[in-house]
Amino acid sequence: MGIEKTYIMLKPDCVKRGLMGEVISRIERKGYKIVDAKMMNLDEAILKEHYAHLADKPFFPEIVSFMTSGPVLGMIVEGENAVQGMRIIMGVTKFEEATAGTIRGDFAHSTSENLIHGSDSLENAEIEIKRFFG
Ligand code: YYY
Ligand code: MG
Repeated sequence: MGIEKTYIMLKPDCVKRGLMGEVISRIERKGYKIVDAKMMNLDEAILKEHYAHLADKPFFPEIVSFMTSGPVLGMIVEGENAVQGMRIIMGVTKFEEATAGTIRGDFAHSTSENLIHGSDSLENAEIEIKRFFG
């Protein structure tokens, strides 16, 4: 708890579907601050780092092709308990289990194309902010 910074990334499906405004609005209405943001085109090397925990999975090539299919919006989001709080408003990974009222629950119709990334721990938030914002 306390004021935390977390790494949030709006994935290519979110950008292509014109849902960035909707998602940013939810983040702001929750009371979090976007303290930095940039559009980026990711490459395979950074995805191998970012998704190292999934590199051995059969669906890893699909993740790479999806995440390199268009620009993403990387953001640093700050607020009280922001790491866990963002995971709650995002919804769970599997789209079919994501609760209505969450970002994934309301908008995702696929697990790979699930709109948004959010750091899963304070430790990973620090690593990911360094990875994408230097
Ligand atoms: O942190 P989160 O995004 O909720 O899930 P991770 O387990 O870190 O997986 C990252 C990313 O990989 C997920 O958002 C979609 C994709 N993925 C997938 O396509 N199929 C799975 N069975 C698990 C994850
Ligand atoms: Mg994750």
